[in-house]
Amino acid sequence: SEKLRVPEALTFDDVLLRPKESRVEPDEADTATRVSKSVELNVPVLTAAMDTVTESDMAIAMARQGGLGVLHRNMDADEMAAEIERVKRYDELIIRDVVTAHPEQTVREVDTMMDRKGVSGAPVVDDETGEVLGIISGTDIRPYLEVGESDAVTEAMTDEVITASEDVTPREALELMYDHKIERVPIVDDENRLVGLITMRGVLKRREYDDAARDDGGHLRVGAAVGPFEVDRAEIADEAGADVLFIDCAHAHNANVIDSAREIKQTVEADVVVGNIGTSEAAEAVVDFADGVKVGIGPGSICTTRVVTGAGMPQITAVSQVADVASQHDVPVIADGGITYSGDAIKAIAAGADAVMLGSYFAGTDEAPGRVIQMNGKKYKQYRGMGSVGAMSEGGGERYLKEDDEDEDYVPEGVEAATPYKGSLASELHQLVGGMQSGMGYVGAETIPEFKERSEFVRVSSAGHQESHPHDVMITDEAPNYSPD
Ligand code: RVP
Repeated sequence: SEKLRVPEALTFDDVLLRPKESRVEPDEADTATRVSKSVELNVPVLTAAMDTVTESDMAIAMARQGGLGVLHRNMDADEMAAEIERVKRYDELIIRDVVTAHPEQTVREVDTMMDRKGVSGAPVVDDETGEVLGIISGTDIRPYLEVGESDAVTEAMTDEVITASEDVTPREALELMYDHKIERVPIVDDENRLVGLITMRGVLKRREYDDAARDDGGHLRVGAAVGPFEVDRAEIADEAGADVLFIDCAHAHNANVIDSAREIKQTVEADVVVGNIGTSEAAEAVVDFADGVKVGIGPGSICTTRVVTGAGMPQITAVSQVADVASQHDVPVIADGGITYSGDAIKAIAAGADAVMLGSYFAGTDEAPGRVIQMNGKKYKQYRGMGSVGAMSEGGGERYLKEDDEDEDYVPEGVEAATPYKGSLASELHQLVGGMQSGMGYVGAETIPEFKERSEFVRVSSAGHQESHPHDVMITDEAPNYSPD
C-alpha cells in the first residue's frame, strides 16, 4: 500500500565519515562557528537547558571555555534574571565593588582593613565627592608601619594616580600598568569620581580564557530557555542581558508556537533560536524570522517521546533536512540530543549543524546542578528529562504538559536517571572538542564551514557498527572518552 512506501531516516550509528585526503593536523582544526545570527563561538558546543545540567555555574564554565550554556526555565523569571546577571558580571574586567580607603584613616587602620578584605591596594577616596585622591598599596604602607603607623593615609599614599575611563580595553589597561609599573588602575568618570578598578591579576586571569565567548562589552555570553508563550520571561531575560533566547518546545512546528515565537522575536533585542524541529517543512515555517533553529525530536538520552507518542525523527536525517532549508536562508542550525561520543557530535556537524547541544554528556560534571551520589561504591549525579514526572512537578514541564494536567495525570515523555560523576567541565569538553577536531582531520577540513562542505557519509551495517566499537577484548582501563554502552 501507499502508506507503507516509507522513507528511511538515519541516526548517528547508521553512518560514518568517509576518510579523505588531508593535510590537517587535529589541533590545527578551527572549530569557530555561529549558534545564531549574531552570536559566534570558538567552540561549537552548548549545554542543554535542563535543571540537572545548566545553571549559572555551568554557563560561566562553558562561556569561559568558548561554548555556551543555556539556562533552564524551571525557575521563575526573576531568578533567571539573577542567574543571567551573575554570568554577565562574572569575569568582568572592571571590578565595581571596590575596597576603598578614606583620607581620615591612619596608615595602621588602612593596613588592617586591606588585610581583612584580602586586597593589596586601595584607592583613597574623598567621602563627600567620591573623587580619587590617591592610591595606597602594601609597599607604600610598609615603611610607615615602623615609624608612623598613626600618620594619615594621605601621607603614605601615591597622589599622582594613573586612572582610566570606563571604555578602556584590557590591552590598554595592561599597557598602562606595564608603563607605570603599577598593579591597579582606578576607573573614573569625567569628574575624577571612582566608578571601578582594574587589577593586573584580573586582566591576566581573563587571558587564561582566550577562547572565551564574550559579548562586545567583554562579558561572558549566556543563553536562556523561554517557553513559547512566556513573553514576560523573554522580556525579563532579554533585559537582564541574555545573548540568545531559546524557544523551549518539544514540537515547535505548531502554528500557535510559531506565532508566539515571532512575537517574542519582535519584542526582544537578543537573538531568538526556535526549536525543536525535525523536518524541512518545519524549517520552512520559521526561517523567515528565526535567528537560529534547534533540531531534535526524540533523540535525547532521557527522552521517551518516541516510545510514548510514536513520533520522532532519527537525528542525522532530521539535522540534514532542516539544514538543507536553513542554510539557504543563512540561519544557523543546532543539533540537540542523542550525542554520546565526540564522533556523534562531529557527525551532526557533517549532517549540516553549526553547533551541537548536549545534556547527558555534561550532567555528571562538577558544574552541573545537584550533588554527587554514591551507589555501590561508584559516584553519580542525577540527570532527568525536563518532561519527566520529577521535573514537570517542579514546574519546568510545560514543554511537555497538556493544559489541564494535574500532577497525577502527567503523561511524561522523559525519565529520571543517574549518570556517572565525571569531574570538571573543562576536561570533558576538552575530550569532546578534541575528538571533533580529529574527525575534521580525517576529512581534511580546517574549518567548520569547510568540513560541512567536504564531509561525506557511508552507511554502516550492524556488523559495521559492532566493528566500530572495541570488540573481542575485555577493556581493562577506562579511556577518558569512551565507555561501553
Ligand atoms: P542528551 O544530550 O541525549 O542527554 O539530550 C539532551 C536533550 O534532550 C535536551 O537538550 C532536550 O532537547 C531533550 N530533552 C530534555 N528533556 C527531555 C525529556 O524529558 N523528554 N528531552
